[in-house]
Amino acid sequence: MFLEKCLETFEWFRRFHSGNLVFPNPVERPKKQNDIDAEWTVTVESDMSFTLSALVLLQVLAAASNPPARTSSNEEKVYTARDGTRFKVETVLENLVIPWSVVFDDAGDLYFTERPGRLQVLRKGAKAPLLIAALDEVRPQGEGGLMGLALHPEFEKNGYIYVSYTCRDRRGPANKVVRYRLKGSALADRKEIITNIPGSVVHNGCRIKFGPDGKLYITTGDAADREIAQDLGSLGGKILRVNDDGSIPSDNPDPSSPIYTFGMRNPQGLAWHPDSGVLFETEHGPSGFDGPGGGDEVNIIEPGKNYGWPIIHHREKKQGLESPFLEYTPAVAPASACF
Ligand SMILES: [Ca+2]
Repeated sequence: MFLEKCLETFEWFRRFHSGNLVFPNPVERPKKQNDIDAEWTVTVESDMSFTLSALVLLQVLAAASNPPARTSSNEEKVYTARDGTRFKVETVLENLVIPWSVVFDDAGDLYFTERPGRLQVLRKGAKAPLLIAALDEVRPQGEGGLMGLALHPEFEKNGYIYVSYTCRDRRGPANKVVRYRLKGSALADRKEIITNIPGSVVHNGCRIKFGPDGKLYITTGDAADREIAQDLGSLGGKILRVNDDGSIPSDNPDPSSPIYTFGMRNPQGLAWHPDSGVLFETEHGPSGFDGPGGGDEVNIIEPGKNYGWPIIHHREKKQGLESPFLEYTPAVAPASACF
């Protein structure tokens, strides 16, 4: 099931190092935890107890700005992990500017965001991407900009496409989730799904994914204001859960609030186990300025629970708070996750 599932789930990672977008193709099934001895890092955890057969964490590397995207010469590289697992890596597009989310539709077309504000699609078999939109409201700054991207579970029928991004409101930086209907290769029927998510130059969360329950899950960061993660009056430092139109599901922990869990610092990875349906989340730990370095987390997410930030971090424990399922010091900077 392992990395083949990664291919099936269509959530792929961004290679920031040279502005390229690359896809790892499994050559052999990994057997145990390993590090890839390549310039990018994939940490694989397997043989975990009840649910975690394979969780892939994806590391943020340096970004680069380059000329317009074009397809590559299809150069392939094979990397070998310490346990002998081999990965074939094919460059699909290059000269992108901080590609952040990558999603395939059922037809095999590849939709992706670039953080400065572009939404593009690479049609299956096409040589170059097609620009769908450059979103004017996006305010790229620091870690913020156009980030999350999700297609409605019935995208092929209704054309709904969701994006999350950093903008500005009266008080300064903020984040929001907006839904569009894709008509041809243009966006129409703009609808704000959720607004007033705290924003900053750092810790903007913004991963958005539909769960197996058909609800939209949204990660939000603490926007460099760590106390808001414990404030149920703020949407920052949370995982949010809404219906596809932005309304609040009646079975949320508080049926009057989109807050699903709280006490998060800067979560940017969401992945449901394909068999059990258990939700895993990845989260960036303290960076030195707001706590000891490291402390990156993988959490098992259950509704209504408090995941601790900033009261506890790293492997600390406290009654009533959830400690991470996995913890990484030094940091691995988990940017996304998939099974
Ligand atoms: Ca935590």
